[in-house]
Amino acid sequence: MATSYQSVSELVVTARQLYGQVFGEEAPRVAVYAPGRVNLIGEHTDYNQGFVLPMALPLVTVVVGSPTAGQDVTVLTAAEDADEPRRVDFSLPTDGSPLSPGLPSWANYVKGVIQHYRAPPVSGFRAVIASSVPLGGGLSSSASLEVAFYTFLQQLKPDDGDMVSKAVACQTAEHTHAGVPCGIMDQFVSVLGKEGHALVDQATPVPLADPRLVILITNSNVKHSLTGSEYSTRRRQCEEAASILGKDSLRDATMKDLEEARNRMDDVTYRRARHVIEEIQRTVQATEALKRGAYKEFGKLMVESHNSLRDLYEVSCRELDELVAAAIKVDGVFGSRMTGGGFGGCTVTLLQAHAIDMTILHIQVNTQTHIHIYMANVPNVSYQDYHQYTISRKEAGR
Ligand code: GAF
Repeated sequence: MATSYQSVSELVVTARQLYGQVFGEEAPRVAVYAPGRVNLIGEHTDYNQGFVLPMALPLVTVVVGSPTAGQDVTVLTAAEDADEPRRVDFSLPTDGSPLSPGLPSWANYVKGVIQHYRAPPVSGFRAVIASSVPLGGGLSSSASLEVAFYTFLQQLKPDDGDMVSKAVACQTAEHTHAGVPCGIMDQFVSVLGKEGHALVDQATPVPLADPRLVILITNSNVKHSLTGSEYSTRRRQCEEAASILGKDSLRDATMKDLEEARNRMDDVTYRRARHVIEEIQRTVQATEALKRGAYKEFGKLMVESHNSLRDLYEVSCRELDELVAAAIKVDGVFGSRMTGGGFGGCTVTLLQAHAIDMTILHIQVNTQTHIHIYMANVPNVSYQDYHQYTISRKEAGR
């Protein structure tokens, strides 16, 4: 089965068309993009200072636009969402007051990034967003929008170009303007993802470009939202567990520490902490397995990770469980798990390339959900010089 997402160039065309229709003027001067991600293992570990193993995807968010004179900003999104207007207009404060979040909610990512951009003041612009990252699909649609927008601002007025602070600024934007106390994984991999690699411990690339492998991403179409209380509740429970254990974070805790302190915490706090401590260990083992090409071992750890997210961390849902259960029955599948924050979104499955058709068929026949499937054949997009897809003046028709 072929991939079913729009390429970067197609998204740029979509965004430029909308720009032309709305502003009826010359083509936008800048076009940038940033990728979404899939996390292979290491879930809900990042805000516990633990390990993660995400990879950047060919699903991306594109921003095109041009600067304007003055302080006025207009941003449009090509994304279909009947609940929210697709256009937002606002003025950049000139008196140093903060740019407050409001409606539409998608614009809060833009406002947050402007607020935390490291080369203020930002001046006015018009921009259009187009994305192939499914919204609420657990593949980092938010982080890819933040990072793409940050890159857009860099094109209008360069900052000092430090990639790590760029990721941190985007994470801060999500905290202050979207109200999600997320970890740093998504913004990091969107900024630093490298072709044919997964990233462990936030920044060390691990080669993952075996042509015999396929990474299959299956969307349950249950839209998740991390802006509700569940994500922040999990984070708070982890902090409470670390504090009972007398540690700065759960990364510093062992299962022995946890068992010794078991009678000093309630059962829920114990189960949350156990997931995190064991998931950090699993991620270390899985990374070593990946380096050795021990895919069976990797797959087994993926399934253990899913079960732990389902039973101990309680962030899975019936549809995700069904997708995983269906996938792992197929010959040639190494492992499968939910990916991202949970409460809906996608599963990720590691399998032998020859088993792809059978796996997709089996999942479709055996799950009640109508699913969208994306296939990431690992080394298919270059992220070496990603982000900047600058349209030359000639191409822009000027
Ligand atoms: C979301 C968050 F944004 C990440 O920081 C991470 O915590 C993830 O959920 C769970 O692993 O994507």
